[in-house]
Amino acid sequence: MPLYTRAGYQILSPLHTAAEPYLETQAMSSTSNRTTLNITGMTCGHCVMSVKRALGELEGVTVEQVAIGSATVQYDPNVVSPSAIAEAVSDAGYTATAN
Ligand SMILES: [Cu+2]
Repeated sequence: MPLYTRAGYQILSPLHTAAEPYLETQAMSSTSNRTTLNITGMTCGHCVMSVKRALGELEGVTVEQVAIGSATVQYDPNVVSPSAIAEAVSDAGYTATAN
């Protein structure tokens, strides 16, 4: 048992110390907030696709759900703001308001 424990520790320890800083960095840089935009001017599935594409092109944004009249996204507040997200939707030809 002591031999097994010692061998296991020696194998796992370098992996643990190497992985830990990486995971901490990831956690700090991938803070994610959620916002739902109210969008006017959307009328059909084409509009849904256009809004989805516009949001998907934004750095720091993960599209969660897009429907006629609204879009819910997760975003990294260190990278992008709700108003910038709304602006991207407006650039695509719709009127968006961030909640
Ligand atoms: Cu449409």
